[in-house]
Amino acid sequence: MAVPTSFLSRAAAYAGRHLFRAGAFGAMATGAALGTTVACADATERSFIMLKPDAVQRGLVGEIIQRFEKRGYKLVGLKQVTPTLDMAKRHYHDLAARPFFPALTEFLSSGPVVAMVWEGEDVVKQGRAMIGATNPLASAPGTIRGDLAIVTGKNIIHGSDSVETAKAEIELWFDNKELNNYTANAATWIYEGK
Ligand code: DAT
Ligand code: MG
Repeated sequence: MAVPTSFLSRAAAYAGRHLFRAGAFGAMATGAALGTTVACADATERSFIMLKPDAVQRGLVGEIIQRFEKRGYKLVGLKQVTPTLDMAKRHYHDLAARPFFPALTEFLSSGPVVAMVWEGEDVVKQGRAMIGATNPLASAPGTIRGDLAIVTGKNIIHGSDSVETAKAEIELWFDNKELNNYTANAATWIYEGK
């Protein structure tokens, strides 16, 4: 379906004024043209990121946190916890039928992990991109797994794979009172129009 140029230019001017990212606007325009609903940029999006026992044992906690900080994301929840086997099973419930499930859940509950909630625009998808592929050997250099890990069973980090999953995982791992709502002054220098 064709979208009138006048609509697009008015929409582009609106987007410019309201400082949507070009990518988000493109998706919105496409969504409008296709008659579908596409979410707008949301700087309050949250992802559940967990540094697994291998990351803690290898002293990679600071390195990985720094990557999210440097990117511009905001830390709103952080704790170290040794998960019970039951907690590990609940976290990976969608993989319960897979043959590696027992080893995976035993591994996750074998020692302390660092559970975190990071906030910012597109953080779920960007977090996954920063993490890399499930198999570190298939992860590009520059990604966390591509730089810091070698095998799938010791791939050091978990990141939510969708906004919906993130909500469920944050609820599983954190009480509401453990999450911090605050204004990060750096946001002025990271986002437009803040
Ligand atoms: P990801 O962690 O990239 O989201 P996933 O959700 O498919 O990947 O799997 C969760 C974890 O399970 C993954 O980080 C490591 C482990 N895993 C996945 N596939 C596996 C496999 N084929 N063999 C062994 N472990 C696997
Ligand atoms: Mg996953």
